[in-house]
Amino acid sequence: MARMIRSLRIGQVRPTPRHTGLTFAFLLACAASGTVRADQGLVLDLSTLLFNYQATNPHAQPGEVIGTLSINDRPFSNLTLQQLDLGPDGKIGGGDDIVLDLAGIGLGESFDALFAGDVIKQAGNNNYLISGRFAATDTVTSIAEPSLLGDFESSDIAIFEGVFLYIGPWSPADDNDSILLPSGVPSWEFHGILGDTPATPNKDGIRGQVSLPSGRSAFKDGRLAEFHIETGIPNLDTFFAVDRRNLASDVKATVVPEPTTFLLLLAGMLAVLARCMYSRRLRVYS
Ligand SMILES: [Ca+2]
Ligand SMILES: [Ca+2]
Repeated sequence: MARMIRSLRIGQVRPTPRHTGLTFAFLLACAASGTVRADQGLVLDLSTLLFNYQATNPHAQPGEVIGTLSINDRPFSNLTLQQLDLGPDGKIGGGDDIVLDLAGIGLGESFDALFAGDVIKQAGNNNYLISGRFAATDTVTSIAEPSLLGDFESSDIAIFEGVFLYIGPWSPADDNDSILLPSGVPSWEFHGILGDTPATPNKDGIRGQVSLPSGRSAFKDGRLAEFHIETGIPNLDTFFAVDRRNLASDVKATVVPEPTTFLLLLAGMLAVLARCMYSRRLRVYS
């Protein structure tokens, strides 16, 4: 992981008024390596979630589940969905992205989000795999039938400069044709809250809503990251040995049409998010 982090470079994206620090950090950390361009992408930004890890089997052997992860919204959580024009490069990042529309939800009582997964010990020290599923709703859908749903599996897990982080691919679950649900229709809408969303940009003309009139099923290619501050924990073996709870977990996810792929640039993300999280941790712990 350390070698990978050192080898990565920082991308750039054009900032907008609505970019939060961590969304900006995540976009900084994304660049595409695909050969086929996409026109649009979605960026989902959830902040101040509850991170709960239970060390169900702390003496796990390689291949065994050592513990379970559950991350969900709480009263002060908030959500922003951005619809991006990916620019001439057809990729998230690259300094040419333009925000077309936004949907904001300012309190956790108005949406639901859930990451549920297993942490599996791998051979060697500080080597783990996280396998799970993440679902997010808008103001009208439910966790049982969410607006976005995908499976996640990755061994890119780290504690870096006081930030616990995992990041990896997020792909359609079960027999779903897309991360964006429900299936069976060409369009997709995400309903935020008018008062929690700036007046512009507003591509579909409905403040607080993001709309895809067609092409929903093409959105199969996702990336997801979770991160939060963990101080004084030297390594992953220590982290996963006991139960952990954190009230300031952030989940960021991108979804773009297949077959564009992403190369996630962790170095830029870690550097920027560490500064962002440090600046706000006093007010988010409650
Ligand atoms: Ca771009
Ligand atoms: Ca809109």
